[in-house]
Parts: sequence; C-alpha cells; structure tokens
Amino acid sequence: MTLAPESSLRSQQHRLIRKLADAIEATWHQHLDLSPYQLPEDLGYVEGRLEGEKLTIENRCYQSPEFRKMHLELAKVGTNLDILHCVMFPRSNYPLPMFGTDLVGGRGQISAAIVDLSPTTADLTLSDDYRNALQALPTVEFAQPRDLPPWGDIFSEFCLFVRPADEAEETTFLERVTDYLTVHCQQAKATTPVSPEEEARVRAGQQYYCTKQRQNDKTRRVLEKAFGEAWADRYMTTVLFDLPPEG
Ligand code: BLA
Repeated sequence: MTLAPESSLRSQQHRLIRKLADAIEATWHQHLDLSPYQLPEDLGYVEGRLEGEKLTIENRCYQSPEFRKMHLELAKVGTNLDILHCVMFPRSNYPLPMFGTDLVGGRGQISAAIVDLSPTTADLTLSDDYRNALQALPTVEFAQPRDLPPWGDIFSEFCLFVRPADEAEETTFLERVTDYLTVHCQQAKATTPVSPEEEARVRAGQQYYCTKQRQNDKTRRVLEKAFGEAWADRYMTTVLFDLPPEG
C-alpha cells in the first residue's frame, strides 16, 4: 500500500514531531506488511475548543499480521501545544511488549519526550531477546531526564523520558525511537504466535498497560477541556488505550 498524503496538521507542528511522525511511518512501511485499521466512525479527525483555543486531532491507523492496531496521532491545541502519540498493540497471540511514544511541546520547545517498549508479562520484564537487542544499542545521554509519574510502573528499564535540551538532543531522541521501533519490528517478525491459553496472559498484560495509561491526568485534562468528560473518557478507552477484543 502507498503512504497516505501528507497530513495538513503535520506541516504545522514542531519539527521534532514532524520528523518523528515521518520516521515512524517509514519504519512501519519498511518492516511490516501494513493494511488500514478502521477507527470508530467519527474519531479519525476531530476538532474541539479548549478555553477558546482550537484542538485538532488527526489519526493514522494501520494493522499488520503481528499488530492488531498501530496508532499514530497528531494533535494541536491553538498555536502553542503540539502532541504526537503513538502506540502499537500486538495481536493477543503475539507475546510482545507495547511500543509507545509521546511528545508534548510547543513554542519551539518539547517539554516531554518519552519512548518505551513496555512489558506485558505478569512480572513486568522484557524477554532476553528484547533486552539483548536494546542493550546493544549505543548509549545516550540527555541533560534533562524527567521522572516518571506514579502510574508509570508499566515502563521498562529501557524507558527514556526527557526534556530535549537542544536540536542535537532532539536528533538523538529521534534516532532512539527509530532504533526501538526497528528492534520491535524485527522481534515481532521473528515471533511465532502462541496457543489460546497463552493468549489470556498477553491480554491481561495489555489490559494492565491500558488501565495505567488511562490514569494519565495530563492527557485526560486536555481532552476534557476541549470535548467534555464523557467524550474524553470514551476517547481514552476506545481510541488511545482500548483493550483487545475477547476470543
Ligand atoms: C505527559 N501528555 C503529557 C502531558 C500532556 C499530555 C499535556 C504533560 C506534558 C509535560 O509534562 O511536559 C497530553 N498526550 C497528551 C494528549 C494526548 C497524548 C492530549 O498522547 C493524546 C491526544 N502518553 C502516551 C503514551 C505514553 C505517554 C503512549 O499517550 C508513553 C509511552 C506518557 N505522557 C506520558 C507521560 C507523561 C506524559 C509519562 C508525563 C506525565 C506526568 O508527568 O504526570
């Protein structure tokens, strides 16, 4: 399949968000056999108002044999808040971690840049294959690391959460995300699907991850202010962090 046309929102966003969105889609296309994923009818492109400012959300969603849903979301609040959100949900017969990344910033500065491959096992550890591949990546240093919130026990020891200090650190972050994504795609393709009994465990792991992510008040508040409580809750549970279907 071919790349969808350049989104209008992307061209208006912070350079790191633009570059990361392009890099994520390019890496997906390079490694995976993609097909479209249908989001709930009315939630592909949405506009709301946040304290007089316009909130625009643009979603791109794919699936592959290994991934139930690969979601890339760009959002813009007025002229000063730019957001990139991306999560890859493995199919429940693929015992893989969750890839997630979030960039929040504006006015030339990204305040939060996070990427992780988060385990979905009961003991919250990554497999040796993932750990070896991630440990083999070059070491990175950032001047301003950030602390994880209380709900952040889902994140692995490889979680990177920083405020990029300058353009050089932005580039390092971009390369890091691409490296994590490449490792993830390679591991996913080398994985054989598990038995139905094992699937229940994978589903429980994803459920735990989603339950924790839904506790992010910062995300919820932005959505509530623009669209109201009920809409925000529906969006967080059906688009951002939905659970895999039963069976
Ligand atoms: C932080 N997320 C934030 C912040 C905002 C949003 C405003 C605060 C920025 C800051 O502290 O500098 C808002 N993020 C959004 C909105 C969407 C979004 C509105 O994705 C979607 C429409 N969040 C994720 C994923 C991860 C994630 C996939 O969606 C991690 C893999 C993490 N975001 C994350 C974390 C914080 C954050 C850990 C910091 C939370 C805190 O410090 O309390």
